[in-house]
Parts: sequence; C-alpha cells; structure tokens
Amino acid sequence: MLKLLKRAGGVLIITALTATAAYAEAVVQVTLIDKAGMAGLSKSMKLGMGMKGDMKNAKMAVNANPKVVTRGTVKFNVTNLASELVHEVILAEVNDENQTLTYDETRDVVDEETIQTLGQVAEIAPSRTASFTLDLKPGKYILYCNYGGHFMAGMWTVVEVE
Ligand SMILES: [Cu+2]
Repeated sequence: MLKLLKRAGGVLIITALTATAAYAEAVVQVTLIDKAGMAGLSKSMKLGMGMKGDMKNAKMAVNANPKVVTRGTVKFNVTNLASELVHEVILAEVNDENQTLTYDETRDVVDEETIQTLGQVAEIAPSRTASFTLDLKPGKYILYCNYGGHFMAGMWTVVEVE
C-alpha cells in the first residue's frame, strides 16, 4: 500500500514539472536592419506582409529568433542594428503571412486603427536595445515597424505561438 502511494506521488511530481517546463518564459531576439537608410526607400516597393513581393529586394527587415515559441509569457528583446535610422516595433495578431493589412497610402503607413497593437517598442535609436513582455495565446503575430515607408520596404516578420 505504501509502495503504491509512493509511486502515485512520483507520477504527480513528474507531471507538475512537465507542466512548468512547457510554460516557461520564452525569449525572442528581434533585430532591426536597414541597408540604405531613407535613400533606399520608394513607395513602389510593395514588400508588405501578404503582398508576395520578392523579399530579397527588401531594404529593411525585422528578424526574429526563434520564430516559433510556446504560449504564455514571451519576452521580446529588440535591438536596432541600423547605422543611423530610428525604428520601432509593433506586435499585433494576424491570421497568417498571406493576410494584407489596411494601408494608408497618403501617410505611407499601416492603418493602426484597423489592427490592434498588443505590444511595442516606440522609437529605438541605432545600437540600442529595448524589450517588452506579453502573455500570448497560440496564434500568429506580426512584428513590424510603422515609420513612413518602412513596412513596404520589408520591415516586418511573423512569429508563431503554439
Ligand atoms: Cu523602421
């Protein structure tokens, strides 16, 4: 009888540890890159999410590592690797990479009224790092910079929470 209780206890402990491990805080390293500063931008690039542009032509980029994380607490460490431009990072939920976002052509930015911002780092200077932490449920999330023209220059990526 005692043996049985011990065994049952052991199983319980193992289960508890597994559950804790599955929901440990995830950390995503995010880097912001631009190749040519403002000189490389033109309104015709059309490299925004869901536009099926050739991302090899992107002048700006958001890179995330890893791109798939476990649900729960997720910390985004954002580093601006650009030489001179200030950038930002906005996180919002999306369906997938084929979804297009509502775009304000006049201001050359994503219409932020149409997509809910869940977290962000506003104004990050070159060589600086900043972070934000969110509790995320499974789904897909875009990380993008919405300074004029930057999204269309390729400055976005999608991470998956599973
Ligand atoms: Cu930017």
